[in-house]
Amino acid sequence: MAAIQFRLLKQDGAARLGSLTTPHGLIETPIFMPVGTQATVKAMTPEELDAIGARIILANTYHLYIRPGHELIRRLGGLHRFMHWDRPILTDSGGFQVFSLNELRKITEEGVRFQSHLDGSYHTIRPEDAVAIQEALGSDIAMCFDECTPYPATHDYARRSMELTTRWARRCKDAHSRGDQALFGIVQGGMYRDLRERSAAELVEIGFDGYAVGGLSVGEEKEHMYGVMEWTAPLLPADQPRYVMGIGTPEDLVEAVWRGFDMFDCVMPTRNARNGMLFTSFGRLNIKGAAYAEDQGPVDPACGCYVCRNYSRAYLRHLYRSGEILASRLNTYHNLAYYLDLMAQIRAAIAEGKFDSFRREFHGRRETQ
Ligand code: PRF
Ligand code: ZN
Repeated sequence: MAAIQFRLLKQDGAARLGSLTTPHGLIETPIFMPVGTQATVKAMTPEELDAIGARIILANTYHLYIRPGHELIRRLGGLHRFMHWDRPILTDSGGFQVFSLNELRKITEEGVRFQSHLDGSYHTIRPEDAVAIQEALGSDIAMCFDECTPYPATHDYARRSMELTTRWARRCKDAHSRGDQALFGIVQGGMYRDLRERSAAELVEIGFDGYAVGGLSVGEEKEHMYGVMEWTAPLLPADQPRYVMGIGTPEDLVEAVWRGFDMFDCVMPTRNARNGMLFTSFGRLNIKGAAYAEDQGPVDPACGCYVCRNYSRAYLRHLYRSGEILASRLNTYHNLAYYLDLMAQIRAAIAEGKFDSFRREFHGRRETQ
């Protein structure tokens, strides 16, 4: 039996309502996965994540391989036990992180050679290693090792890069042996439609438990990003989960669901929170602003989270300006609650067959900010 089961419950246009059963429980899709790069979603305890409705989180192979080491985590009973999170975990393969963190990296057919961002030591990760590390971590969903094609890239570069990603995907599938872990393929191909089509077709031919679209949100214009999503979604099997990696703003999530995607992750709600940028139903709010000095209202009157029920904008501004640790905690809590609530609203709208009007009202509320 496969490690995960995806059930398509309802379709509204291209938008999909689904359920995904994993070894650590069932999740409803579309879903947002908070990013827990170093086996922690920064500033949040697992109990707090649970309270705001997080049902699956993402962790990073590259970081955990470098520190504390995947073998240590295996000896301590796996990632779930190590970090005290008993719900599903998806691990990214490290491909993207190696590329974005390391100037001194070399890509060959074999894999990627790079220097640790911590101590400068040399390492090589081959597709087989990326799979072995993720098996040691024991995530519910592992990702293939890929090259995130930079932007801009020539057609020739994007083609070679995509072809390498496809050969690596084959090696990942051959190396993968855990029956209680799913393995997803990653579609690459830059902003070129023919390459995305080839990538998707070749990965589907190899056969994975789910499919991701990589290489987006790398500096391209929104129309490119949405275009790639629009071309790619229909090429992926309807009865399997579809994941857009590293996306995005609340607007991007609505647009990706609209085009038929089910799973998302992004550092934006957590990272921006620590910089004082808060997401609300009427747009973004920078809590540093002098306008909030004596504002007794909540961050977002439409949000029912613990932060919005108990703290004023004035107090959050004060915490932020004072460099208090609680500023990061409360800002992160609200931003993630906002993202997860947005996904719940999206699921409810699809269930009612009203996603079209939901989407129009969602964008309308933001334009009138
Ligand atoms: N590949 C992998 N992880 C990723 C991406 C990718 O292309 C992106 C795209 N920006 C985010 N995370 N493996
Ligand atoms: Zn809130």
